[in-house]
Amino acid sequence: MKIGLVGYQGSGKSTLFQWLTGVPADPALAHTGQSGMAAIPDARIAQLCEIYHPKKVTLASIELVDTPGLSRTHEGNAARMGMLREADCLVLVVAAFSDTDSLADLRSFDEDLVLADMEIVTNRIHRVEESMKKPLPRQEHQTLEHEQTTLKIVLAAMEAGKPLRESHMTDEQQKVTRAFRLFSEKPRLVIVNTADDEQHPERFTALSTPEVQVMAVPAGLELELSKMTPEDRADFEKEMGLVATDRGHLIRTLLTTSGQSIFFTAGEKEVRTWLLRQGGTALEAADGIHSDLARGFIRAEVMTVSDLVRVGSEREIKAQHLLRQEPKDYVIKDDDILLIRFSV
Ligand SMILES: Nc1nc2c(ncn2[C@@H]2O[C@H](COP(=O)(O)OP(=O)(O)OP(=O)(O)O)[C@@H](O)[C@H]2O)c(=O)[nH]1
Ligand SMILES: [Mg+2]
Repeated sequence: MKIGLVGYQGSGKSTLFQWLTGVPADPALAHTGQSGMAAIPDARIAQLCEIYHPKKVTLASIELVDTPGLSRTHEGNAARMGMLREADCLVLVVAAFSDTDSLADLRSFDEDLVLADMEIVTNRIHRVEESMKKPLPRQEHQTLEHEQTTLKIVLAAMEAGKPLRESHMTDEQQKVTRAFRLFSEKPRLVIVNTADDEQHPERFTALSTPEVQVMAVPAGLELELSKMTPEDRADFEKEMGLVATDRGHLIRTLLTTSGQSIFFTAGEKEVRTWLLRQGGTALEAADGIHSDLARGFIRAEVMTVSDLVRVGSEREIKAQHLLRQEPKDYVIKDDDILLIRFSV
């Protein structure tokens, strides 16, 4: 699941990428896109460590891709758009640290994405139309007809300014559009890259809608702060009266926006978090750990971190009947600790 940092040239994508992943932007990769992982911090890890004193702690990570910035003049954008399409979730990075009109930028960037989508859909409609003129077996003709109908609905929605991620498309319709990797279908988040001394970030965050959250982050400043020692940093923050951005919160927001979630495994050897799609089942969780666990899956033993922390030990969990036996199709919830029982 790739989360693409996208935006106009110089909006601060690489700055944000470096701050979130700790990986410096490599100029050699500027034209192709650079991938990096950001570990997902979680306060519950420390709680589990107090109980298990594990030898090892491993955090699940989300994958971020720093993409080449689009040009406002559209020159050379076609090739760049191809790279943006590979992302499964979009983070629109908008500059607000200089005298650019960030809201106008946000609107026109979105328009650029919509127009690129419309071009793809329109071209495909024409091609399908051409194919349907030829004599075809009935089955094939019907498939094309279905594609045609779906694409026309999709195009109409785009023309009406309704993104597909907000339309409730049926599985059948999604099957048709999936191959095009339309921007309009991808979940998104907006990050406004504010100046170090921004006084009113709420003028941006207030633009959040139920579908698209808008966050304000002084990326340049955060990157500088992250390079300081904790002591220097604390002094600096105090002196300047700064409230640093909660990096962990932002990463967790990216996790949920991209439709992912985490679950835990815990023991004396290792306390660990794992990625799973939201709504993922015990069988998928098992498969994420190791395909052997999915193949030989018997059941999942599940407890929650909050129960474990409250009662203090696994023994108490069992004594109080807080350990559940769950089947393959159990839907994993946030806070679940899993032990997969399997046969080899
Ligand atoms: N003052 C200030 N400058 C910033 C901030 N973020 C980025 N910059 C500067 O803006 C310029 C572009 O930043 P990048 O992070 O490279 O932008 P980008 O979006 O990756 O640019 P492209 O890859 O060319 O599209 C650099 O000179 C940064 O130092 C910020 O929050 N505040
Ligand atoms: Mg860059």
